[in-house]
Amino acid sequence: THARIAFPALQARTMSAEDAAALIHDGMTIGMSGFTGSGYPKSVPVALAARIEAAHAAGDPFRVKVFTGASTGPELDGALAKANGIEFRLPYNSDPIAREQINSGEMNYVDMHLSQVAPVVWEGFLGKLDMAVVEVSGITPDGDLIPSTSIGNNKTWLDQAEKVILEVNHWQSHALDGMHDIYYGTALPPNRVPIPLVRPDDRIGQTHFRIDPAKVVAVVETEAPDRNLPFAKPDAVAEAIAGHLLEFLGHEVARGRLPENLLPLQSGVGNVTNAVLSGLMDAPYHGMTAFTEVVQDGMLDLLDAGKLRMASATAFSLSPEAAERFNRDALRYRDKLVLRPQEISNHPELVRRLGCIAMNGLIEADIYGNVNSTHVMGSRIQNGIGGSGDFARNAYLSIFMTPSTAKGGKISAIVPQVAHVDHISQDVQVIVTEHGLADLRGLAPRQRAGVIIDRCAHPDFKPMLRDYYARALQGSFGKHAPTLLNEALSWHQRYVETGSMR
Ligand code: 0RQ
Repeated sequence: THARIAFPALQARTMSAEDAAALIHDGMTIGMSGFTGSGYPKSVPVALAARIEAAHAAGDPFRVKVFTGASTGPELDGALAKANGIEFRLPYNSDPIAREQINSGEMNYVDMHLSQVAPVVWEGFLGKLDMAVVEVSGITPDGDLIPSTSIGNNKTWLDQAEKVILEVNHWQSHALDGMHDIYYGTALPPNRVPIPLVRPDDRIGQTHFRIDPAKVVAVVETEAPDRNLPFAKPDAVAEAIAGHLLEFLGHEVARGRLPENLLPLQSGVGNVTNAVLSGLMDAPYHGMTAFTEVVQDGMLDLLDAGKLRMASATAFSLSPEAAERFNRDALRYRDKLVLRPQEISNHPELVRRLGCIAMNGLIEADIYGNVNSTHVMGSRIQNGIGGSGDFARNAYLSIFMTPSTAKGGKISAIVPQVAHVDHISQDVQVIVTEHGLADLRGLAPRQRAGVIIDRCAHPDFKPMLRDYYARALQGSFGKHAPTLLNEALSWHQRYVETGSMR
């Protein structure tokens, strides 16, 4: 049935994924939908991967450049990477096969602030966009597009691409219609004006994408679920981290530095941030809001409990159970959730204006509070900076959380110097591990070092950090941020050589 495709001219373009993929050629730049495993195209990329494999088997070159919102699913990044079909990727990846290719040097990857992707494409800095492949949940009688479970950069892909392939996914809930807020008021310098959003629940745009139907070369119908990874139940470490953070927020409220319902929450993805959201279920805050990237399980729970009044995001990132619950009850959430383009959900102007509380994970932090979110041992990318930079620099409170060790205790997450910097010390106000919380606001580097080592480091690594710092105080070229240049990265080198920082 074409019930979801109510515009006759686009009904006439329905075809198989294979026929649609045949419209994609070697060397093309493609903007695809998808953000943290939701709303990505499920069938055209798989058909494209098969086409690429066949071309390679015949000895013909076939690779494409892929832009998305953020991470996608195995049917997109996984399938295309397995076919060795991606020559260039941005702005975020968490697929293991693609990660291997990026780290082996086979795939070029540009790790970008998520808010900057749409403007940079629009400005023309990344060349021409040949094709958009975008999942939607329906097409209206007027030929407008009802977005799916993520918005990401879709508005920009649909506007900028020469040609468009749509996937209409019947699995997505009808009740998504009305949940989106697509703002068409952004402009390029020198014509930019303030974005008229002053509260997280403001609606400043329209619920549907507009599209020039003449550009749509194919419409493919699918019925496939989003990626939806299960969450582990918070372990003792995640619960301890959440406990320290919640105690800190309570303290800030008591001191009058945060309102009783906190400020709009931004929360990264992962088990630790989910543990914080679970912890908020039992905390005394009501009428909270979220201005964030993704709606994860914990946020649905908080909405259900009436603790969270509303959430603004650009995508869902739900476990299979939560996705089912959402699909069943989507109507109930419609006035409590707003999905926006990622240039708006992550906009520095809005994050600063609203005064978000940013809570993100990290790979390692150093004793002065510089944070590495992306590169293991300084060179192996894990995922990417994602939205953490958009939020951390502009937040009212910028909090980073991590277990104090990684890889079974062989790696300390607190090191003399980070081997790669994503967030400079000025953008890092609070660091939390299972051992404690370091409030770094207003502290000079030497004061920061004391607090971070005392509160956050694992007991096994504390003596080593204290020893390094004491010798740095003696032997450093300058005493503002004492550093032993020939030793600062030696912990990483030891890990690379011996498999342990100890
Ligand atoms: O790898 O599974 O192979 O062992 O990194 O680490 O502890 O499971 O933590 O899932 O919260 O991820 C920073 C990667 C943390 C994430 C990062 C290894 C560790 C494991 C994952 P294995 P955990 P998390 C909004 C915000 C950037 C984007 C962002 C991230 C794997 O939070 O990608 O913030 N952040 N976006 O073993 C070596 C260390 C390590 C380490 C962790 N010090 N050395 N390996 N790992 N620390 C959302 C979006 O933007 C979409």
